[in-house]
Amino acid sequence: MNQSETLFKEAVRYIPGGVNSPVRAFGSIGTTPRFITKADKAYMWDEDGQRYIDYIGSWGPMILGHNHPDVRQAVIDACDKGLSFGAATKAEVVMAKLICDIVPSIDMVRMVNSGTEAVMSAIRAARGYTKRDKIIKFTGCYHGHSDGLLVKAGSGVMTAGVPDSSGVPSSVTSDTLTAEYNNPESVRLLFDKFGEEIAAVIVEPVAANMGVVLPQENFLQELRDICDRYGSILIFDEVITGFRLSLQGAQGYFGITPDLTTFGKIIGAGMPVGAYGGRRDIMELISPVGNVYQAGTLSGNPVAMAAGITQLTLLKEHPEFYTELNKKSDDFFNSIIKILRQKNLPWQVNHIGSIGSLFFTEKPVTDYSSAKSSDVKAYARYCNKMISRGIYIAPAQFEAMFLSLAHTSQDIAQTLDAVSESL
Ligand code: HOZ
Repeated sequence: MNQSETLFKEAVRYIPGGVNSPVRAFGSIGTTPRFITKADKAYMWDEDGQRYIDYIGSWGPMILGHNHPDVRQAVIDACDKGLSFGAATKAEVVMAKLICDIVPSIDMVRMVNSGTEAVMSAIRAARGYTKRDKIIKFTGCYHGHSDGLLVKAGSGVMTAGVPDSSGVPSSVTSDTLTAEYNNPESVRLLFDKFGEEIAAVIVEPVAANMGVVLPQENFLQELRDICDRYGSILIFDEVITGFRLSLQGAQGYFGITPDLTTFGKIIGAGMPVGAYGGRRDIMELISPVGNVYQAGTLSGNPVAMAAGITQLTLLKEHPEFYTELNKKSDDFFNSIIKILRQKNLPWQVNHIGSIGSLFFTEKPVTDYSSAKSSDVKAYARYCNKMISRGIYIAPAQFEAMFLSLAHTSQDIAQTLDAVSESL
């Protein structure tokens, strides 16, 4: 038994499933998780000393690569001054200004501690503003694990095949309506029926929690238009796409302006952070200015702010990072497509910017049901082969691969060899 297996055996005695987040239990690929000891640049090492080229990047935030020296130094400097104050700091002002400067749709922003918290709070703000209760989400989109959003959700919920979590009162989800991703007609039908009651439409502008699924032409614009027509709030959940697809996230990439935006770990460079922000008239309803309550001792934590400010500043000052990263990623995913063609395999690769997914299905993947048509057993075999070859990809089909600026051409070449052999 290796170190990871020994640790996992012990972990399951004390932690449900041996992990603190379901997907990382490796359950859907039928093996045991690798226990990670350290990460640097594009690599992670496990307890047995095995090195992996990492395509998770802590599920997105490591856009500069792991353990970036500037981010690390900023964290060390912040730690020297204390870990948490539960009081206002200059760093919070710097961070808020930075986000508002970078993202034109954001007039004001509130820091929280995770993407889950950001979404939960943005929905509350939208409901407070519109004085309506219903929201629309899309089947297969994942917006964290708050009660009202665990309805036909993606990510681990989809992998586990339990579209609705146990323990969530039906009274809490009765105002959550679901439409189909890339299907504006399904949204129109809900608005026809409930239009004046719909507070918000929340969407991952690029769905990345049923694997990566791109928005079809006009889909996001249709959402913008219908929200305008009915006075509903359009919320972009940019936990995955924010500061990644472009400096201005998916909204910058596609040129669509949401009313509210949610961010997650990327704005903390991997530290536990989230934020929500948007139109001033909505954000001014947040307590203590208005009567939409939301609070938290760790919100705007000084160590997390230091890490996030450093990463966002670097990204802001180096627009060429995006050109480089997106070109590298395009080449990478296109090479996988080429390998599939050479091997006469009909599988699908969806990709945009520096995220992408390989689906084991012949159907183009455009929504939840086509994503679900992927052969998850084939993914499991492929994934285990990749991991045993030292390439760490998501241990579940319905997640994304993330590239970073730290992936070298040699890393990519090694990965493509592994892809070819594993396929
Ligand atoms: N469900 C998360 C990705 N969409 C994974 C979280 C984790 O295991 O860290």
